Amino acid sequence: MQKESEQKIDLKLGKFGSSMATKPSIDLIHKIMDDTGTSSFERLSKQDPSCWFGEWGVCCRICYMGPCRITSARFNRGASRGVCGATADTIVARNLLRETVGGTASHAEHAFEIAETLKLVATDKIKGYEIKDKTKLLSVATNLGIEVEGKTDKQIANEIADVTIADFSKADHEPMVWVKGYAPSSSYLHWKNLNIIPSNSWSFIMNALHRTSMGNDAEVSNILLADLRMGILDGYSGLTPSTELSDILFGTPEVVNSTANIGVLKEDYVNLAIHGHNPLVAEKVVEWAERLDDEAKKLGAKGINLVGVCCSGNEVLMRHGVPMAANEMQAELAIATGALDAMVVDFQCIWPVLGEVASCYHTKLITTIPYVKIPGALHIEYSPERADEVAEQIVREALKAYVKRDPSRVLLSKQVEPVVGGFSVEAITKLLAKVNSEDPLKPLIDKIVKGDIYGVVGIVGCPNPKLRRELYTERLIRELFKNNILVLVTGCIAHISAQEGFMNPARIDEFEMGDGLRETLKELGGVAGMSSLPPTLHMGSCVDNSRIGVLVKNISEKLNVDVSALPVVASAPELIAEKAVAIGTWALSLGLPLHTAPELHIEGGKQVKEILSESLKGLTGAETFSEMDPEKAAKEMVEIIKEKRKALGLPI
Ligand code: NFS
Ligand code: SF4
Repeated sequence: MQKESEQKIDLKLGKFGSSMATKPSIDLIHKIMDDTGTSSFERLSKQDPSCWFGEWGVCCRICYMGPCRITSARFNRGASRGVCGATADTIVARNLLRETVGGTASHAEHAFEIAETLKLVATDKIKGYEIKDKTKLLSVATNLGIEVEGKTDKQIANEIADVTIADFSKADHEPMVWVKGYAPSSSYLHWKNLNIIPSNSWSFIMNALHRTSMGNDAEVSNILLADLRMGILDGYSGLTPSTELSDILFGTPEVVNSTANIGVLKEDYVNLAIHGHNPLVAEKVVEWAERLDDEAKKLGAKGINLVGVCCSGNEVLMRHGVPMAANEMQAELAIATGALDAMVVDFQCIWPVLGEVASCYHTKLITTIPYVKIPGALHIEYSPERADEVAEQIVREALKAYVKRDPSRVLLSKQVEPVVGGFSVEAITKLLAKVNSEDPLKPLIDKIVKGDIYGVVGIVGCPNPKLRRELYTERLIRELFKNNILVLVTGCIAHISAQEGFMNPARIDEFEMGDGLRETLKELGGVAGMSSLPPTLHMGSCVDNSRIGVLVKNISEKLNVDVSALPVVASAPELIAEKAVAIGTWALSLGLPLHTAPELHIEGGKQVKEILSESLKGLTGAETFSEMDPEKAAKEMVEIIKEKRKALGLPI
């Protein structure tokens, strides 16, 4: 919690906490304001007062008779419908589906690009990539029902690529192969009953935009069913193939040591940051940074220091132990250190302001994707065929920029936080197999049954400047620790968690924590040859939420209980992106309770809220709730878990 003195740091910036995580950021926020005149908090303050119509989801601007705003949703007077007669609920539901589509389309394109690359590798059309993980190749093939006997790796990879690519556009009305192969059986059954199993992703993405355009679907429950289906698509057209195919091409993560915090940038090295999402570019940059390390030495640097930002950062941390420099919101601060020589980006969560910020320093911002260009950035266009050439050029740009660095403008923190990450399902299973090789999940399930682990919360998503000042995520996680909740993290939450020390096993005794959880983490860590497991388990990037999905599937099917019966909750504190909405919707489709902060844009739709928080329980077993106070949110999660434990007959 905040200390008196630190609350006074800068009233314009609000009240910051005194945590390790925010301290270097505070200095850099002052610096970025001095150097560039802007920062996320400054820009947020200029949005005040925020528009409640938007927040409540009751602004419709899908046609030119509008924009229409439903004032009566809040004040019981004024407009109660749009010009076309659409009610608040119809507008809210349509807006929600459109948000979900935005996220699903992002994840689906991410997966599609990797599938296309796998196809090129399998058919020997490109040289830059290879099949790195044969075990994963076989397990994906098996899950997708592909016969592997007597086939070469490339033949299997080719069929996996074909099935994946076909899942985007096939017109046979049969369930998507990835949905059949990866959905938990209980969830699949619910979807079948609701008739929402998608047969491909492109037509349903098209349909969602169509049905929510002016003068189409006005029935709230019908729109929300389409929303649930969009969540399924996010899971099995986006997240899961993204993770699984990346594992085939780049390896499945294993437990790995690294460091976090802005302090991972080093004064005497060429600093190159990887920011974005798709490991296709990032992996090649990792390779070329190693290859050109001597070139850096020729320039007087000690070498090339590669660091990760956002989800690309998570991807390369998980697979290579690349240090985690910054979450999405801190990307501009990494540039403001004056020590970052280049930042290469691909897609998603790349703030347009980065071009402007980079131009105030010597930092070279490099865009790589034809549909993501940013004013002020150098564009080096990536394609799988040119992967090596592009990666080499990127690293050389960093070398060129390094010599222009102005030491008088550098502000670097020495704070570096050790982290342990890399907890793929395979890594977790391998670890648990040391306790029980026959039945690796049993030790974990036993701990849950006994109550040493009271429940599991997957905390996913983003750093929202609206909630960063009060350290929402850190406080939520601390409260969960106290209640013996095992916390799984992904995405930018993993950066927040790492910076706070929640991924450092050595600090486990510093945090207030239930005895059961602490002992379990120490015991299992001991088995793995560590002093303890880290307080939170880092399962990867946002698409790697699929790893949590696989874990949940494995446990629910092993126990033969509905996903919604498990003492598991999904939470997106500090939600920002449409992608986070899509992931949350997938969690709902699976049957998991979903907490968000801020609230989804549904406050203005009474019926929408009622369906998502109540009626859904009878459909997939899921429910949504929003709570802006992190301690109260944690309590609510514990209550939900308690009810689930009760229903399962577990000690409460
Ligand atoms: Ni997820 Fe990863 Fe971060 Fe949020 Fe953006 S980087 S995909 S959306 S901001 S966690
Ligand atoms: Fe207004 Fe209806 Fe047009 Fe939306 S679709 S802007 S509610 S007239």
